[in-house]
Amino acid sequence: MNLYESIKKQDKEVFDAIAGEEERERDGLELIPSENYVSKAVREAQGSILTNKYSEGYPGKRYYGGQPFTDMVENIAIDRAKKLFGAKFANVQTHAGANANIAMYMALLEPGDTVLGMDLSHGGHLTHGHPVTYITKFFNFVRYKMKDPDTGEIDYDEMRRVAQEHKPKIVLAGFSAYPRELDYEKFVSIAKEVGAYSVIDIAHIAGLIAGKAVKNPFDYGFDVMTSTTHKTLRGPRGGLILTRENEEIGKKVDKAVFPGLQGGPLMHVIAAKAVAFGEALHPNFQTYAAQILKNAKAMEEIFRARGVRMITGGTSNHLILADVYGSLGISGKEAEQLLDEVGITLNKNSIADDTRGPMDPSGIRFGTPAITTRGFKEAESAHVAELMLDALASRDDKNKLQQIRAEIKAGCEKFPIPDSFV
Ligand code: DSN
Repeated sequence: MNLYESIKKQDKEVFDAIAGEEERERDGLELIPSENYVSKAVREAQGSILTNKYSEGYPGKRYYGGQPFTDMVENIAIDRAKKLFGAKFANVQTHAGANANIAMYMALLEPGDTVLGMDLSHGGHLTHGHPVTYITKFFNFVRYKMKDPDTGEIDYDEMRRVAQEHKPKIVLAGFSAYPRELDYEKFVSIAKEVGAYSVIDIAHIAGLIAGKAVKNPFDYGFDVMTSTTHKTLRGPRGGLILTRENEEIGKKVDKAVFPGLQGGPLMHVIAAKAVAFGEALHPNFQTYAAQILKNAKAMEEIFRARGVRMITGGTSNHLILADVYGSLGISGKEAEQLLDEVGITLNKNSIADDTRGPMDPSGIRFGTPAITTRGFKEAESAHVAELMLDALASRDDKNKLQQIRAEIKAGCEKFPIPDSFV
């Protein structure tokens, strides 16, 4: 390893942690559906001297001098983001998806206003109004759910009824644990009926949208999209806010991000976002996005063939939520730990109307963005699914688990993490 020479020389403790993580990522399979491997170019941009600069404000309107290159890099990121998603406006400064959502609420709502979002136990996200978050002290959140967790169809009639009763100012689509595409026309029409903004959190599927493997919500009339940049989009950790056409909303978003919520933007991260957006504009990103879906389908088929219940019955995107407790009698936490031992990283996850607690729920959530970056196709993905289920069936068989671990390590050697995608 020669990437971290200076850290190695100067700070052995931190070097050891980084080297350990490098080895973990190299020798194991990453199935957490919100993670990915970025290119070396993205890492170089993120490790660049742009971290030295304070750039409060926006290109051409900063509060400090010395901005010719920060303006250049932020404008490149904005232009590429707009092009990728067909947006009229982009804010690339939010440090994370959570900040992007909070800034979006601040831009569009007054304290006390109501948001209609997906129930957290049915796939929604903490920042869509979980009671543990501070945003619930300022805004009121009401919910829609799936009609039937075994098909995944959203109960749009109930959603319309709740919207008419509570008159939300935002109808919020999007999720962090839902394996299907939403009916965007229904969301937008319900929002219009009650005079609400239609907003979608695309954090999980941003790369699938950019790669044209799934529908673009802007084509269906959504007003705003919020996102992270590090999941299927394969960029650095960070946030993004886009608007379809309304310049007024864009101005409100900019004010909400800075000075409303954040101080100095992370210009090194914005440079890395620009590089990642450039990669996503490359035609081969569409091949990548399409393969993510094919690989998830290949895993779905194995889980179905081996009788494991999947929430919504399967997947139409990059992730699967499997009821391992109901199907195999192993809890989500135990499954996560056992799979960790054989070199497969995923996360325990609550399933719809879970009777178990969030720290030891019934489900596991996994997906294909990272293994697809590694070059896995359908056959390898299906084999990973087989190995997962073999491991879960062999929890007391140390030899079998060791054999699976060795097989996974050999597969990782055959499919090294690439440095570049263009
Ligand atoms: N933590 C992210 C995920 O794993 O889906 C969402 O914030």
